[in-house]
Amino acid sequence: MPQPIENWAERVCAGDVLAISRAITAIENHQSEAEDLLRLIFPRTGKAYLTGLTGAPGTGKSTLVDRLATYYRGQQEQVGVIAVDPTSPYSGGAILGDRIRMQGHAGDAGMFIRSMATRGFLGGLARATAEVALLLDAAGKQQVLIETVGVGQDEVDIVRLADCVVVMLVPGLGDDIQNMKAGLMEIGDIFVLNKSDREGADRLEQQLHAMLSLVMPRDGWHPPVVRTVASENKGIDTLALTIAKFSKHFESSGQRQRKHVEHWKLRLIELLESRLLRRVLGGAGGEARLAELARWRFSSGAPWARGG
Ligand SMILES: Nc1nc2c(ncn2[C@@H]2O[C@H](COP(=O)(O)OP(=O)(O)OP(=O)(O)O)[C@@H](O)[C@H]2O)c(=O)[nH]1
Ligand SMILES: [Mg+2]
Repeated sequence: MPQPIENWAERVCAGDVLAISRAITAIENHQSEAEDLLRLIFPRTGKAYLTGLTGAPGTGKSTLVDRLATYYRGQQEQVGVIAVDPTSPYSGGAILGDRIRMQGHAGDAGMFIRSMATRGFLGGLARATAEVALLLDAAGKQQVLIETVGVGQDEVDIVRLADCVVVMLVPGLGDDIQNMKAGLMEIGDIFVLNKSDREGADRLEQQLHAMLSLVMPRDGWHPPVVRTVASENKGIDTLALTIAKFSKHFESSGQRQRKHVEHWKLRLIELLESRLLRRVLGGAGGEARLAELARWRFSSGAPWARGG
């Protein structure tokens, strides 16, 4: 017998791992209960601090997230981790890799880790990630860390929903800065130079500072560069303190609130879009209807064939 949705929401808010996992699956599969559940838990959200970490594949994001999570646990804070991998299907290597790297937290009730498979999201990956972040927020996770590879617009949208965006770079990927997406450069609140044990770290840092000097500071915040060796747990405390400093800076300037309003505007548009999509394409005959609409192209009745 299915549990009443109120009971489910209560269990999510109590931090019940099974209830949270089931809720994430419901979000991923666009089950209708997910929306009801989110409505119920929504009043309990707004306390978590969301940090998005992004960077090219293999820059050490998972390793760093793992160390940062350990740091926060040491501060008695509850932690939620969402690893978004846009390239891997469910059985992908990266997901397995994340599991293995984060195994050290197994059995820690103050920590929740979930990899999100991201194939075929109707209505946007960023939206699903935002909803999972809400769940973890309601479940009492004070620090929510979101890892995603900074390759496409979807991923940029994901980190955009975070309160603080950490962009990771490593030396030795050729002319890193030149290859970096301009979009990532603009959204970075903090830049992490990981694998700084490697050759070329100094040069990369100089390049980064030169580049950042061209970026206009936002509300008096100049994005700092933090050097880390995630695999050796070096620089993690400095990074955590820098994130805290950033959080404090923007709490007072009102920028966080503005960002949230912007975010919810986008979310509302997405919600409307996906409702419309479901209405037009959902159910039996959706596929046929889509084909029919597409065939309009060849008839003079199509709106765009009438010249305006
Ligand atoms: N030398 C060195 N190696 C590191 C450092 N941090 C991580 N690594 C190693 O780099 C490799 C990739 O690390 P991951 O944490 O999986 O990187 P990722 O960015 O999460 O990778 P994807 O999720 O696949 O994009 C692993 O073998 C790590 O042990 C570091 O600071 N120095
Ligand atoms: Mg990873």
